[in-house]
Amino acid sequence: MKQEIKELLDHYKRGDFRALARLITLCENGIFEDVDEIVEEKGGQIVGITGSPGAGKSSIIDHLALRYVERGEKVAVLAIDPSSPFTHGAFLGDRVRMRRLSTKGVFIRSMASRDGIGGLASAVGNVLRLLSGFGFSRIFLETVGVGQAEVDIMNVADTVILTLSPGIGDEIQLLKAGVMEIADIYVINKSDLEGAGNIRIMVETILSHEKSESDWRRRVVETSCVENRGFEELETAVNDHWKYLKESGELVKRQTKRRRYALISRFLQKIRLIVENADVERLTFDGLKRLLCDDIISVHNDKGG
Ligand SMILES: Nc1nc2c(ncn2[C@@H]2O[C@H](COP(=O)(O)OP(=O)(O)OP(=O)(O)O)[C@@H](O)[C@H]2O)c(=O)[nH]1
Ligand SMILES: [Mg+2]
Repeated sequence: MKQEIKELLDHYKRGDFRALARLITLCENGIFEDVDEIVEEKGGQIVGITGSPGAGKSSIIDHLALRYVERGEKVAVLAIDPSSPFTHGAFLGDRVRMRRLSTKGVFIRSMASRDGIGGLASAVGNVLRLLSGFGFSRIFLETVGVGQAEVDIMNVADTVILTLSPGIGDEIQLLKAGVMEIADIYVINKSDLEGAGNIRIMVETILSHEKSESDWRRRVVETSCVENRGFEELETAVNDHWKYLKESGELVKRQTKRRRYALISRFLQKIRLIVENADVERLTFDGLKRLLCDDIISVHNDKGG
């Protein structure tokens, strides 16, 4: 292991935010990769919040996380920034929206999803592990629910919240198959605006026709960030789901799923880097396998094995 990482880990173990931030950067750059072999999860709840752009995800995190902070919990927020030209600078907006949190000692970090296989950045598994190992009791993960990201969040979060709001086309989103299968809790945000009631009816109708595979009864919670309403109920839903996961044994399954996902995404990332740097006109599948073997042997030698 590099000396720098060793030293950072010492500080990290003593609770140093700056060391944590630096280690996350090393993860993102692919310099610190074997996090899962070095850092243990400490069992904080990973709460994934997804939804359309502008649905109010950051505002909800701001309200919800604050409640946990006020109870003395250690809280982190990880926002996956889609980093498309259209949303460029979106996180700056998040910073403003979550300013209350940063003044209360909440660790806030954004990550670009540009290297993502599927939706979430391939380093996200490692980063979540670093956050968990740091000892945060709640880790909020914000992702924009477009395309694959919706599916990916299920693979990394313990509890998934889907945020829906009136006025941004979510009524149409709801008609798409699959959107409704991902969440444990449905938040109808902007309930101060017209149209929220209709979304609620749609969600409840769809849920009543769907057979869930687990014993968890999916919750629907109405919130308004501008009127500061619904957050007690949302907190209760999040806590109840956490309790359910622990008592039913489902939590272990989710942790296993997360580990599997982290390994697969790391491996796919490796293959992707090899293919991107190869002369693809000539590269055969067997050739790719050979390149991968060469890579594995060189890593093995580097580690002195
Ligand atoms: N009326 C109303 N507006 C809200 C509510 N919650 C959030 N907003 C507004 O909706 C806009 C988007 O809120 P964000 O919290 O940034 O939404 P987001 O889902 O994080 O957005 P992206 O990260 O850009 O996808 C902001 O202008 C908020 O002030 C609410 O409950 N009611
Ligand atoms: Mg946001």
